[in-house]
Amino acid sequence: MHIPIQSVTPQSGHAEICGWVHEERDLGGLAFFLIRDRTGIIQVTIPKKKVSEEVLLAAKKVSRESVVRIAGTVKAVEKAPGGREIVPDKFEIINLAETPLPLDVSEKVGVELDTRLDARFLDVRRPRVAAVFQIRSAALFAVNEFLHKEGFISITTPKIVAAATEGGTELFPIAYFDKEAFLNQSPQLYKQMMMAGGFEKVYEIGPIFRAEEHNTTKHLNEATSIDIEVSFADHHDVMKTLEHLIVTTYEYVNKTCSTQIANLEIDNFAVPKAPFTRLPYGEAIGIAQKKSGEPIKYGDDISAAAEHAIGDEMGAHYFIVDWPTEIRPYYAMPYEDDPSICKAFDLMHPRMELSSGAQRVHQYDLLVQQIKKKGLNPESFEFYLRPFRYGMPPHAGWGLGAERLIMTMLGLSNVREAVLFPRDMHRLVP
Ligand code: AMO
Repeated sequence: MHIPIQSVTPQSGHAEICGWVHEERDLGGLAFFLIRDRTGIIQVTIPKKKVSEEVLLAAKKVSRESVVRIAGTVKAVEKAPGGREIVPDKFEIINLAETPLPLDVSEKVGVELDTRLDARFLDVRRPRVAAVFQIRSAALFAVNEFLHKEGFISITTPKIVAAATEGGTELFPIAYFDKEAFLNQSPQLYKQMMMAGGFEKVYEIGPIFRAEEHNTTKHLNEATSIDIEVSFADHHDVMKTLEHLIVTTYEYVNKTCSTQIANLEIDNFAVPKAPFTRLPYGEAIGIAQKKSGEPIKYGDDISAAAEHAIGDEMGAHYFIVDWPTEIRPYYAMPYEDDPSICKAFDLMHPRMELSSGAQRVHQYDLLVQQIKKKGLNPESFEFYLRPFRYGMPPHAGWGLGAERLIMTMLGLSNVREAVLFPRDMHRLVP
């Protein structure tokens, strides 16, 4: 039986490993291989005069990134990775890799992101790329665990839908028998309906689809959203849950992923400190006016340049609160004493927006009025509006982009690096 490379020690005696040929070097009388599996790398040394003919033949034939099974005596060698090496008595080529490789897995040569994404299966063999996805897995585990502990029920809502959630322009239409249908932009309407269902605390981690024609480093056409909705809660309550979740997730990654953090060469993995500053929208605009170098006025959306200027000033995670009602979706609750602003918020990392949320309108008449004000037709929202007539509790929630969370946590330069197979305007395969 083979064992993980990580558990081979100078004391192992005899060991069998399986993995990929990471590097090969021939020094005449000696040949060296580095063999890699998901747990680590080990040196295999072949003193040509002392090994069997079969071992010699296989070592000669094998190419980089081939899959091999190797067994032999483990020896302590100070200079080798992990302080040990294997001298093989068995060297089996399980599957020979073609040459040349589409990209260099040993990370000696820089590779363009497009080339990497075209050969993603090879790209993720690189330890620093694998580290991103191991951390993503750990982070999402921490999110699930946190929400379970907080008493949330995990739900799965449809991704094929009949209506827009976030406004009509960013929808992917799909062929659905004889009906008009779309890929869902957000579980928004469904998670709210489950508040009428009496679930009180729900969450979903799932895909969202946005037909945005943006070609930027932070937009995807298929993203993963972490969504929550909570009954008898206001925007303050769910902002607290959100900052607590962010801190807990960073702490979990910091505690359990030290190897991956080292692989990514992150020297100073900083866990954010709660509470995050609550910055009123009006003040955020004031900062942008002074620092962004772009014209911006109260009532405008926050542009990328404004986002950067405000982020530089804040220097840590922060919330933008008290947005003008006019620029937020119909479901955001206006303040009773000043309906021109609403109980909506964005969670910001200094580099970009991570999450949007709000206390929601739970009164049927007000909701219909707000839908109309946005120029939308309440009739196309009948399935959503109906629950509001039969006992809808007050509620609040948010949606947090999983890729942006990982991107900002690890300092990645492009959101595509946080997705295995990103979908963007130019990328549908693989
Ligand atoms: P919003 O549209 O702001 O809000 O989306 C919430 C979060 O999802 C992520 N996100 C994206 N990430 C990458 N590429 C995209 N194209 C993309 N679009 C969104 C962002 C964003 O902050 N229904 C509300 C949430 C709520 O109020 O509960 C919503 O969808 O990180």
